Amino acid sequence: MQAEPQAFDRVLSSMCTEPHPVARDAAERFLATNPGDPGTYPTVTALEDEAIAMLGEIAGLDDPTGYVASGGTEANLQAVRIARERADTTTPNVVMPESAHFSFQKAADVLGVDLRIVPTDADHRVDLEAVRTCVDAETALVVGVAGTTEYGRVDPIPELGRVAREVDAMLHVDAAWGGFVLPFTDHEWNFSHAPVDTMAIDPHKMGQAAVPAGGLLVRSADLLDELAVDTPYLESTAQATLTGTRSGAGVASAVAAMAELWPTGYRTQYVRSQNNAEWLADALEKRGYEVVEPTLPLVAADVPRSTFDALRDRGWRISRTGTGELRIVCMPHVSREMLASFVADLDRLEVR
Ligand code: 0PR
Repeated sequence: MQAEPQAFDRVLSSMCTEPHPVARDAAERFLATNPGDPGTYPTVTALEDEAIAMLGEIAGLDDPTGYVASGGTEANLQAVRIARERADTTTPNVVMPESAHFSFQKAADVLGVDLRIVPTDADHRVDLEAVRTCVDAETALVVGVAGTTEYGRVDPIPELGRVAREVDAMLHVDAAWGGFVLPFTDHEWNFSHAPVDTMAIDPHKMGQAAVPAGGLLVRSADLLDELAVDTPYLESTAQATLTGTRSGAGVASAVAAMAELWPTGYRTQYVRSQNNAEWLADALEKRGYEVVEPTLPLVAADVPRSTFDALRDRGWRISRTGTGELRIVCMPHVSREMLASFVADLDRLEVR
């Protein structure tokens, strides 16, 4: 069996990255373990507690509760589920920006909640006024994104918290991608900045852990209880996770990566990625493309479809936003040399 060809050397579209060597080792050692069965696999269960403690520290949450999920999709779905259980209505709605990840669409489908999508402003952040007019007594959850999938934008989380509280709704922050870079910025995005109830924060994205390692954090343990079902024949009595059998490899690699990199290694990586994004934005601007300035390490630019296709034909793994802009995510495996070689290819195409 062959590995994915060329590994990561032309991948500019992914929100996952090469796992850190310590994360890869840890994943291998725990391949056959299942944190879904704490009675049988106590070691990986203890590691999961460590993972949640570290994620809590990163996200400004004292006394953190949560679990290592399969990814952002599961964490987002579970957050919607908690809010639905808490809501004082049989017809709950969820209010979120159009920039929110499509996993909320899945969550709404599965959970039977009404999704109310509000527009973003000229800078691709949620339009607060639109949120204010959209929420009502049946709003169970307001969603803010801290690091959007398409433009890397951070919604005004404290303001969203105020709007949510006014209608007795919960606030969920999707920091699945942004959570491991935001601590090194001035953005107000976490539990210490706002009345955040739940958060998605994924070690398998900017956290450099192996897939699958997502994170669901909740402000207090009673919120996780909303998800718990009885587990009669296991030694443990209840399970709050969505999946039953889970990846011990994901848990162990998340702990290994965070123990190795938090905070210094992640800070260094953030600075490198952000500098790369700014360098690329600058290079594209100089060539006359319209660029969405990178507030986090993600660059979008208005490159014609034909150029985009030609770059893909040359082997570049690139993707487009919903409105057709080229989108490049400066993940840890994306080096300056890689970006320079990408821009050189772009120049070669443009002279023809
Ligand atoms: N929330 C945000 C803000 C995300 O960007 C993503 C995924 C999710 C939630 C869902 O996370 P999981 O995919 O872990 O469930 N964003 C990328 C996307 O869907 C994920 C991705 C990863 C895409 C690797 C490509 C790729 O090669 O576009």
